Amino acid sequence: MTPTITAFERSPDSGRGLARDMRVRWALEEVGQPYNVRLLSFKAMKEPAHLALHPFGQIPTYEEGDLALFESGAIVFHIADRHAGLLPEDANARARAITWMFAAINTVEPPILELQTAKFLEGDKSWSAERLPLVMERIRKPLHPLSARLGDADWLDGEFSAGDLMMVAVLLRLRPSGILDEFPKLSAYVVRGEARPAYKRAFEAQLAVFTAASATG
Ligand code: GTB
Repeated sequence: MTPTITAFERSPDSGRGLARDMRVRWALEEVGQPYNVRLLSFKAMKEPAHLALHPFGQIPTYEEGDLALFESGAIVFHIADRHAGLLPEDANARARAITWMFAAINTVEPPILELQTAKFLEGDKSWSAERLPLVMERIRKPLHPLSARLGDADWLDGEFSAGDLMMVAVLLRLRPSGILDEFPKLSAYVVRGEARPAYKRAFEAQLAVFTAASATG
């Protein structure tokens, strides 16, 4: 059964692949699973039909038969669990790959989200200029050990896994801040992720949505 995911009808990131449908598209492309996309306006996301799928009224969601999921981490895990290619067969290696998924969304991503809040929602506050360096430092804190752990390896634990997919997707969000450039090993890691054919297909697909929306005004 072909799953259906949801995405922004008009992404505020102008098709740069920073919205969270991108990681779900990437996972589906990695495992070779075709998918449908239902595009939503901000208004439609808060209407009952979508709230029945996603209690917080956000994208992405994932529907497959009578299964409906939300939360990009849970969706990527579900895809990786049901298809070969994103989680190792060996039980311990599989557990470690899942650990990296959690590290990405539970340790590395939260301060990155704080930066977006600090810049875009609190940028006009009198205390914003003082807060920003603190947030930037919180972002750097897990990146030092992450970079040391990756070292000169291509991926975090052997073969590319769902752990790398989530970590690269999270780190990508840092690029506009310039912080990623301070960590050459992590920068190269992100570039390796972006070079994967599955990433490129996913990126093109989400960009096509933005391009089509721009063309129709
Ligand atoms: N924890 C959830 C998950 O991982 O799925 C978070 C989902 C989420 O934040 N969804 C956002 C959303 O639906 C889109 S991705 N927002 C609408 C709302 O809350 O009303 C976040 C996002 C938005 C915009 C950019 N950007 O412009 O660069 C990047 C990321």
